[in-house]
Amino acid sequence: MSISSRSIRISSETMACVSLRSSLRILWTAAAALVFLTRSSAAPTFGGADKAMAEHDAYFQMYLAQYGYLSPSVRNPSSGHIMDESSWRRAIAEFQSFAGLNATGELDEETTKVMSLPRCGVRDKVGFGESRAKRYALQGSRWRVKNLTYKISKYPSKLNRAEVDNELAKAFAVWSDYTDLTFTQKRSGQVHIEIRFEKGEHGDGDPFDGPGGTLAHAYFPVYGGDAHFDDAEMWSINSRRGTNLFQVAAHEFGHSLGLSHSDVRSALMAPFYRGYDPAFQLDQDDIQGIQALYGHKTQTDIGGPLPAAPSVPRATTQQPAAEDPALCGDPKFDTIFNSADGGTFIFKGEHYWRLTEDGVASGYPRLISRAWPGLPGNIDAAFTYKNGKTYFFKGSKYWRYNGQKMDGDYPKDISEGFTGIPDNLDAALVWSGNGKIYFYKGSKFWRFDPSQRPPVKATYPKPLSNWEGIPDSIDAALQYTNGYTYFFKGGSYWRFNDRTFSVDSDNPAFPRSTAFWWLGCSSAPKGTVGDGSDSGDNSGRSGASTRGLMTPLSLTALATLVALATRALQPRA
Ligand SMILES: [Ca+2]
Ligand SMILES: [Ca+2]
Ligand SMILES: [Zn+2]
Ligand SMILES: [Zn+2]
Repeated sequence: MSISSRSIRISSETMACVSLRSSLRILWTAAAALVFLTRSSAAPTFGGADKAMAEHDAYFQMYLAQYGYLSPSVRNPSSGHIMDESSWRRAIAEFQSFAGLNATGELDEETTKVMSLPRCGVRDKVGFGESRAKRYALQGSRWRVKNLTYKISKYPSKLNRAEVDNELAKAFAVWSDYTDLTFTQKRSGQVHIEIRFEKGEHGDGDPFDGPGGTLAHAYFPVYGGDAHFDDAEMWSINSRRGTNLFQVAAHEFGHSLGLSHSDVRSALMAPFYRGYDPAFQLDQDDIQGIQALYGHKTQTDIGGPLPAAPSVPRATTQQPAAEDPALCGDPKFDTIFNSADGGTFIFKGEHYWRLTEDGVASGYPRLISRAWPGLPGNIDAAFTYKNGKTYFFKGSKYWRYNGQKMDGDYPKDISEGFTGIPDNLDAALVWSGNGKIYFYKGSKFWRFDPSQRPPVKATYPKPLSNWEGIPDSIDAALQYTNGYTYFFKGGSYWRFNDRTFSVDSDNPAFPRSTAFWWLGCSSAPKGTVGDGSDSGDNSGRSGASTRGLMTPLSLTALATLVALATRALQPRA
């Protein structure tokens, strides 16, 4: 099938083709300005205001038609299409119920606010007039193969390519974590999913609209699976500023795999951008959706089948995690790190364990030398960098692995590969605050930035006491998948708040028992370590809340972002 015929099919069937939408947006902005001017002049001309209100409604008619709530014919105002009151109200009510608002059928302020949120350009309702159950939705097509390839044929203008590669690989991993799908990046040739960052009109009849509004769109498998991102957005990585590339990409790839929009507000497949979420994880709704298409995950990269699908925080019943006598008896370990595919591992002596959300996976410990051939035991420190490679440190040497495969001729000297970093390290991590690598030893720490010459500034080492509340001579450190940074020493751990730059406050206070909160040792004390109290609240034990509070996923996070945009709607009030 040629590209051009595919594009034509796409614009007529899957995506609301809205060449008029941007011009109406401009019209509406002009109309709003007119109302503003007439109001502030203290001599209102009512004719002007009425006209503005008609334009105002026209804008929202366009919106409802674009996203599948109204017949596509309203997208052409010149056709003289007159909307009857009841279908107008029904469309508004349907949008409201999809967005989780009160279905009043009135275009109230809350509704217009949600309509002004930055969002995905794909329609909420695939096929006009079709009704559906309240949850994830499948578009109706899926890939027939599990090993998919992709290519980034046009990169964003303002981001580093290697970082974009890494963020998009992470976004695909969101889906391969729960299925047997694999995603391989190719630089040239035929691929399943082509990715492009484009501005304005870009050849598929659905032009992007500048900063805000539509952030991206993607095609369902039957239409090719390609994903396009609006290059006018300020795409960002690990930052509260701009629009988070990883989260939007993970959403778009959901479409590329066959998922439609979900009306579950906390789902990744909800259509609205929810703001940067350092604790991002898939909702149970997303997981059910993708597994309905591709089945459950049967294999992991590291050793055999998964014990169980990762639990969700709101689950009330939890399988008790298997207790590991070796770990519970002596909960001190050498190092802890995340693998590139999202697993978390602890190393102790010659053995390793894979962590689940509330303990260790069954079937462990296993031998490090079997999973990472060529790697010795008693590792000092480890981390996985943004390039997806895992680095291990021991004595004066380090090793680099790509997954479980040694990535070249190792070991090498730390003094060569990490000039400025000492031998015999305590711990290392990649810190989310700035994406740089931190090394810890005794009472000091070093910051390593591979993009700088020299990578370690002359002002290092600095005293570890700068990390307020963290003791000297730590055993291990980790940036966990919930976005928090953790430090481990003896049988205790501390959760670090990257915003206040001090140990987080919670009940029970830190330090807490590593055995209880990380290793699933239910007989270990759960209260603050060292103060003899064991009165902490145990209700947060299940799921991801064990190690750090989940950020509630909600639209309210965005309310402030769109305050300016919604101000344009005030004249109607
Ligand atoms: Ca846009
Ligand atoms: Ca260590
Ligand atoms: Zn979408
Ligand atoms: Zn496009």
